[in-house]
Amino acid sequence: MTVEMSPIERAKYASARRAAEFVESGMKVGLGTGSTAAWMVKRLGERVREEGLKIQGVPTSSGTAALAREAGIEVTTLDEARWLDLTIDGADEFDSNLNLIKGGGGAHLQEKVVATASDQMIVIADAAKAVETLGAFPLPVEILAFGGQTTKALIEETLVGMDVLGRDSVLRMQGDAPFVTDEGNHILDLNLRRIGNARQLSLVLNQIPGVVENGLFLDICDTVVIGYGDGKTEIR
Ligand code: ABF
Repeated sequence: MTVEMSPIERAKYASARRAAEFVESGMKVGLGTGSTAAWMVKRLGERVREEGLKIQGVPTSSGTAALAREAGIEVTTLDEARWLDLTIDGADEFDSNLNLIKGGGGAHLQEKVVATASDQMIVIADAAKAVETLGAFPLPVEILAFGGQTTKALIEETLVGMDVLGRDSVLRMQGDAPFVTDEGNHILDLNLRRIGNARQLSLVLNQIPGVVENGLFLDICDTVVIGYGDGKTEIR
């Protein structure tokens, strides 16, 4: 299965399958979004079929919900589940404090709620996602679609006024139209390059009218399962 994979894909595959082994029967599990999380969902599906693993999965996006059903995992909602034992999800960056940038897949709003409503969060990622300081990956910020350009402009102007942002933000597009999240919102990607004070930035961002949620995950992740191109994994 891993023979024809690229080193990055092999790293994601290894990380995802190692993390899937932490799941036990009876658990309510948050299922992440992205290509690494997809491998984890597939592995859980195998365990359901081969070992009779009995879990309830709470997907973090519509895409993951479809994948989980296809894999034969019992899918429920966060409302039904009330609270989760474990969430396993990908990330775009993680630092030495296990703080993350997420949202490259456009699902960080639901992902953050699901991860926060869990006793434990495990992040699965290839080693290339490890950074000294967060920020090289553009920070996704979910913003209201309401108000369109006006809402986008007031958010950008506020950030420029606070010296948070040069003027380098991009409305995420899907084809010729703005990308639309599962919640019907848009995403503004902030090219900050280096985030000196993530906690302060996260608080500032979420106070701005029109901002729904940012992709900084601080003090949420408990463990990272890092995958390497040779198929080896490391747990931090
Ligand atoms: C999702 O996984 C997103 O939050 C994050 O951007 C993405 C990482 O994608 P991949 O695993 O494909 O690199 O949870």
